[in-house]
Amino acid sequence: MIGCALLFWFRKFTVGRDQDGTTVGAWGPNEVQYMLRTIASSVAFGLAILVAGDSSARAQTADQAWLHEPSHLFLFGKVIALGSSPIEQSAVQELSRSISHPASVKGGASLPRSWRESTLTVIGTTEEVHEAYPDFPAPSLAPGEYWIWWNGSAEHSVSVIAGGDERGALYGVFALRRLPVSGESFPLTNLQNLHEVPLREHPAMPIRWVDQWDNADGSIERGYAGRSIFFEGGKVRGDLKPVSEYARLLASVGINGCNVNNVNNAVQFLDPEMIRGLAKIADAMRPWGVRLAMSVDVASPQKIGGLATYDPLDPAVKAWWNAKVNDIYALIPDFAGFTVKADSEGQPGPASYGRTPADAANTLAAALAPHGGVVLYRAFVYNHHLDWNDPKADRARAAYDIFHPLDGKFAPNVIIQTKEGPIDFQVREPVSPLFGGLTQTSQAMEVQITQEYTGQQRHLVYLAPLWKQALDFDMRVAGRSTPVKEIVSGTSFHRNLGGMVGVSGVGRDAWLGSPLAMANLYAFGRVAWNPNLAPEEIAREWTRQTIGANEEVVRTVVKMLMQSWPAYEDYTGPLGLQTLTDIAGSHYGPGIEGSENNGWGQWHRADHEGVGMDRSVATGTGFAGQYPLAVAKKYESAATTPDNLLLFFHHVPYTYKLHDGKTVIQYLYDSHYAGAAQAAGFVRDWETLKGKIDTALYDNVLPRLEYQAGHAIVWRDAVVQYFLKLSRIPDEQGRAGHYPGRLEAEDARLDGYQIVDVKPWEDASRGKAVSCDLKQPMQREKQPSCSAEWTYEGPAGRFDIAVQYFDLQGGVAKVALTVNGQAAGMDATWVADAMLPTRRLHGDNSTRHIVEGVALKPGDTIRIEGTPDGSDPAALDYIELIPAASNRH
Ligand code: GCV
Repeated sequence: MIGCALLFWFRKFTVGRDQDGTTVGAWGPNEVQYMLRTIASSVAFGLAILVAGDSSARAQTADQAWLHEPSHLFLFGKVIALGSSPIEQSAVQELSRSISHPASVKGGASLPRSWRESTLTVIGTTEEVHEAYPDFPAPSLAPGEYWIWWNGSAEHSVSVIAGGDERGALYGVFALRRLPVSGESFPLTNLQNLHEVPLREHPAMPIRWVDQWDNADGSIERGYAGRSIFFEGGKVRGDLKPVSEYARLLASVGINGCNVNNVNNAVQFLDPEMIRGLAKIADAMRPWGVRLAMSVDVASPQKIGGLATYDPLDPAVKAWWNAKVNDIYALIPDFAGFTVKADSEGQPGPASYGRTPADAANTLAAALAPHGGVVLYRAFVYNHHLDWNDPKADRARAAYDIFHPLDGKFAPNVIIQTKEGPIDFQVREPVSPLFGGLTQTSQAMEVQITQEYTGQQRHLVYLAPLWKQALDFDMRVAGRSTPVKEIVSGTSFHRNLGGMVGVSGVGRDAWLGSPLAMANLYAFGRVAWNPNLAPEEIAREWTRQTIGANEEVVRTVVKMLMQSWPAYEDYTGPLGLQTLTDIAGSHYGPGIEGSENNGWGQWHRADHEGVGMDRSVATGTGFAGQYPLAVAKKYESAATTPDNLLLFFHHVPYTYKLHDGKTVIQYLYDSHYAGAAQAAGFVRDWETLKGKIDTALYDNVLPRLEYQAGHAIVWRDAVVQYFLKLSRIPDEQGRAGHYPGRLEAEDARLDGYQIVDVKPWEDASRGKAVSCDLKQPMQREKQPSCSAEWTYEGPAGRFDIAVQYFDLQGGVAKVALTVNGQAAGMDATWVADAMLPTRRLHGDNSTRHIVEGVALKPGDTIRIEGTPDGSDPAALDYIELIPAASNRH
């Protein structure tokens, strides 16, 4: 495919020459031969090198993500900017980066001097192009839009990269960079005749922002990739190189705004010293067209302004905001605006004064409007002290109940930012009905790139398909076609603002920590630019640029990415149950009881007879009625609700039959087994890439996938045993509650280990584990470790022994597996040094280590020795003997 693209690109030049009957630029037969040689060698050698991932621990740069050098841009010769803006300079720099060594193009061939001298690429706004080349047919373009055109003649050739504004020109350069590896997303006919059919594209929506939830102390709320690239110790960091590299990465996929601080704990960001620091961040991002925005605490006038009130309608409060905003713009003239979380999860808000979100938003908007700033007011407003015993209580209703009555009351520069679902970034939710409930208000859809509820970057979960189903959802407002993507882009209701916001959570650990998680950051930008792109196509683009262009590599990685969200849904919360995790805790491992009976309103209402939350109008909370008529009707009845949302909308008996006739309980069992098997399959898929991709990348990702496969089993077993106990309905396939080859730790001969109850019980096999809690130093000295022993009683054979243990923070425990006193294999001794959430035994930190190919015969003694360290008690759940041939990873 890449070869094809390059050849078409090449053909463009030759076609141009033939049509003209002349030679393009200084191209003669030798040059043509040179080009063929170069292209062939680029394809054969260059691309393989260029697109290989490099995840080694160098300075954090955008090149380590998907911005590897493309191989074809030497075709652009000398590059100049027509204007002097820093964004155009970045565009020149970006293109030149790839063509700065044309004499040593990969493959060893050299580019003729004459070609270099007679080939020009100009970058500028359409106005600048008109002025410099009045004869060129540059069209008028919208902000962010680009137009790429080529004009060749015997004397010289000029490529034009024009933008509706400087950003547009920059996006044009990045589109070119993507071109050779973007496959079907750019029709090849465009390449064949760039003169006749220029490349032209505009962003679908004006707001394309990422939100960081970074705190001034350098921590990141819901961040899973180390500390902040922006802040440390209460201040803006001195080294802002990662910030400009981040902005480069964002710009490359069309993101134009970055809100840098947490919506919680925002008050100190309005401090004058901090604003000076923020101005430096803005300076670092500006050359890439990424504008700085910040979260504000609406109580700031009182908390730091010395006023007695923060009532948004109080004149002194309004004056305070006006002055503060003026201070910000004095230092950051292109400041993008404020993001607001108010009256939510403990954040102060206008409700304290009996005011509405519109009152608060409009006060801020009035201060920002003269400078061109906007307010992103979050619809994530709800009561987190809901009464679980009240069958009508429903957190899902909150956003619509609060914001729909305010439609039309917001200032023009206010955008209501709504999470894609009515709850909170769950593995599956219906689309928020609020998108259909605000027709006179600009809207933005908020999604999470950081995987708070979807595996926290330890699990591979490619989220673009989740976002896409929300964007494609047809809300049927007033009975007409109103897909959510058209609502948020402003087209459905003729709003001139609107867009998408991705909570990104990048940190100093390789941006998102896990290399494959970067597909989500890439995909967010691409989806916000064009919500019609297919997630699979985006995955292909990303894989080619990041991992490898080899078709087999692309096919394998894309398959894994595309299967990952459904797999995660299958083993964490299918049928619309949402992520069955501990809502009041880390939001990571299984916590089925924790996602019930809490004040936060994330409930599944499972009892002995049935499961699911009745949100119908007729008998439930009425949430279904918040949708426009056609959609409300569909969700009102269990029979017409899609299976994957059934339990979100309805409480049904376990024996209720899904559309294919399978019962709900059997589906719960089956999907958890299928999902866990799929996770194991990712390991095998990745293993096929050995030797075909960068070794460091391969080695980095493999243990992550192995961990995921083990943790998927923790999930599977927790959910399955929970519902087995509750429903008392056996699994038709006999798997639930039966674990062949499993030897429980509590059944072993224990020396030093104590049997403990794990909470919640479902997170451990049979609810129990053993813990080597040697608290006293004296005791530890006398007995530094504990052991569990079993006598093997099965037939002789070779087994992979899975050891399921708890790896707690606060110490690096050691674990050793022996058979008859001998180490059971090469990797039979290991340390528990993973950084898993929380410090008490449960599903967050239950993990497995597999010792492969252990020979066992009847009477053998299998022994685990655990040596605690610090507060890690080397706790053990069970071991499982898996016949070696049947263990597929
Ligand atoms: C920034 C969820 C997260 C919180 C987050 C909140 C929000 O509740 O768990 O960490 O707070 O959403 O979006 O405001």
